[in-house]
Amino acid sequence: MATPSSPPPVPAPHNAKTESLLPDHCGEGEALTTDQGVRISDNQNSLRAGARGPTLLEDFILREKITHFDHERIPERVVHARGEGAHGHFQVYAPQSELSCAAFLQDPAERTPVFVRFSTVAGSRGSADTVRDVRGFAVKFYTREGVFDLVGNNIPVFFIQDAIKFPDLIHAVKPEPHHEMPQAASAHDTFWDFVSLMPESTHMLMWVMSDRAIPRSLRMMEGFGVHTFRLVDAAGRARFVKFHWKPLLGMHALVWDEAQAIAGRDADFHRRDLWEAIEQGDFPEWELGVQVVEEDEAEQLGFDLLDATKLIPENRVPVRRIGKLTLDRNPDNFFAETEQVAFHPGHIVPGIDFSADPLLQGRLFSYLDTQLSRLGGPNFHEIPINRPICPFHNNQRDGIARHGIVAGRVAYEPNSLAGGLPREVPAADGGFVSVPEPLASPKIRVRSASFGEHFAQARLFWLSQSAVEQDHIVAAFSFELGKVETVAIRERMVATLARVDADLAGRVAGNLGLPAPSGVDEVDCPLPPSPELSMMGSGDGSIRTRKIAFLVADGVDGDEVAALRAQLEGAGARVKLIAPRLGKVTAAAGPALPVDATFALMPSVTFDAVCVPGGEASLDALCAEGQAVRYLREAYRHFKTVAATGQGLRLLDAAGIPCTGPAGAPPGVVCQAGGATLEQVGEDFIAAIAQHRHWQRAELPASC
Ligand code: HDE
Repeated sequence: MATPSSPPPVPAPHNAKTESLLPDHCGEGEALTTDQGVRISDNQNSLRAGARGPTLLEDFILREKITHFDHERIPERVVHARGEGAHGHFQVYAPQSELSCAAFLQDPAERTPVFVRFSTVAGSRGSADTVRDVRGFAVKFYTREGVFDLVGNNIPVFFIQDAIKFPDLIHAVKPEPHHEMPQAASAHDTFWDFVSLMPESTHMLMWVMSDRAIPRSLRMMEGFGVHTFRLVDAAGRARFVKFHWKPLLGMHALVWDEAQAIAGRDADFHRRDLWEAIEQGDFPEWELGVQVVEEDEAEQLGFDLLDATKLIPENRVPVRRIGKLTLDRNPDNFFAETEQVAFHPGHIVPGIDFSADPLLQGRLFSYLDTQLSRLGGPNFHEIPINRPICPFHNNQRDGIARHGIVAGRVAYEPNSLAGGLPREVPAADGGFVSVPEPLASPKIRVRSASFGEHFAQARLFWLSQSAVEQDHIVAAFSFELGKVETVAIRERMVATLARVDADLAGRVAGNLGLPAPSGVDEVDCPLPPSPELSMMGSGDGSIRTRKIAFLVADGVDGDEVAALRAQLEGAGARVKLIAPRLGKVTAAAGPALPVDATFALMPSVTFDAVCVPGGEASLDALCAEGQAVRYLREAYRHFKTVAATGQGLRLLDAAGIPCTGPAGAPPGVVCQAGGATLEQVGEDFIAAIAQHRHWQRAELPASC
């Protein structure tokens, strides 16, 4: 009887054989060999005709090494090329059988392994992490009933309604084809030309121009399935669902000036942050949320659930949190895992199904297709990171990079020669069955009239933002459109914004030197503002995993450093000592302290808060150091908490940051004054950092 196909695990007998053949002094994995296992005696010199003669074609070791090197690159993803991944697990809080029969949603004791890849959309593989862009949030669940991929973004809506417009959108946002500029940026003519002609993109533009598009950390952003999917119970009853990921650390963003500076100073900022958090045991966590809508109630929402440019406000349908995702292991090899992972919205399991969202329907084709050129053929499911953890058997055979060695003569169904195996599985035993959806319509190319309204939810988003967030949206539109050279495009876009909000359009127009649009009516938004659309006040109020820089030099008060550090780290923060030079700084008393980085190596933009502990000599050195003053001013300008204890106040003074005096300290400036104990200062510091940014702060005077 033929054995049904299933890729073999890593072949243990081969390893055993290799080991037994190794010389006594070589353990497994120690001998350098060719890809064929031949041990290499000289990895420094190619085979030559004499010490100074030409290299011989016969050198199979050289040729194999160079040939492999020549082919190390595979095509980068056409979108979402830059990304970073992590392993983890998902656990449901309580059985969800009422909603879905998916096996991974039933048992709270069951940990389903996951691999997650975050990404930016527009940039190349080597582009910077902190650019203004949508972030991909793709989760691969290795369930015992097959792989389920939730391939989402950190923004709940999308630019377009129909997949047929996706190549146009991406061609518009990518670097312009004649000169390949700008990299990883939407701030150029072709993008704004396209979107200003596509009113359906207006809602998404509001999100992309908000601080959602410049997250502080991948660990501090939401995720969304975007499209409407279906959950299906064991009896086959289906309900519409929107998927959400809610970060337990809350949502936080960079400020635009900071994001741009980080792109130059640490282009790997988000990647490093994710990697380090996992290495340090600060495992990122998100709760899986669902918004469930009965199919016969969908029409009452007032918009079409199949339209990916619309969301369901959370104050209309609350998000039920049903489980938790934890990322707890970094990949061993970036290429093998993060680069070769292949997500596909069409990877679903029984208990989950699609809706007829025309954007989703197009994606169901695209993701399988793109792997054929990116990963070389139809066998990418056999690459370890893509393999299901459950057995898989079918009659698909051969093709480039086939790994499984399938025994037997039968590769067809029905068969009698292999006992009829592998055979279909009835729905009652876990076989996948699509939700039967009655369809009786003409074959037409037409956009449903229910997709026709484009501005009400853009206005809902605008009206749900705090004043500071609105300021940032105005600034982002002004920046991006300011980079657009064609005035007619700017004007067209401002006219579109006038449909969303007259104040928004007027302010952007003013910054662009254009007249405020007239004769355009704001859309009527029937929905009440939804607080969940704002990022303000999100999170649990803790300072877990926040990064704090201590500015120190020789003579620093070591006791203050130790006490403050213990207090902050006790609250879950991470402290680094930043000094003019690497090595150690001597303390006024006690042992010397190891320095983590210099001002240049870890600039203030890579921290959440800055502290200047006391120590007379340390402050003499820091005040004489222009870099230390600039460091503090920059942190202040980016609305971060700054603190000083003892003589540390001198550096605040040198930086022109008001601290003591009749007006008191500005918000987020914590000074040890008026006889406050170190512990009290530490508590105030923690409370201020927990607020993340202090937007009420006035600008610093230009010079001081
Ligand atoms: Fe994608 N998208 N996309 N997309 N997408 C890809 O697939 C595509 C869309 C998303 O980390 C590609 O394997 C089309 C929406 C993520 O590997 C490609 C359309 C959403 C990732 C592709 C969309 C996404 C991709 C490129 C319109 C949010 C990265 C490489 C119909 C719900 C996955 C690849 C990873 C990647 C096509 C729209 C999310 C070309 C045709 C909407 C997170 O197949």
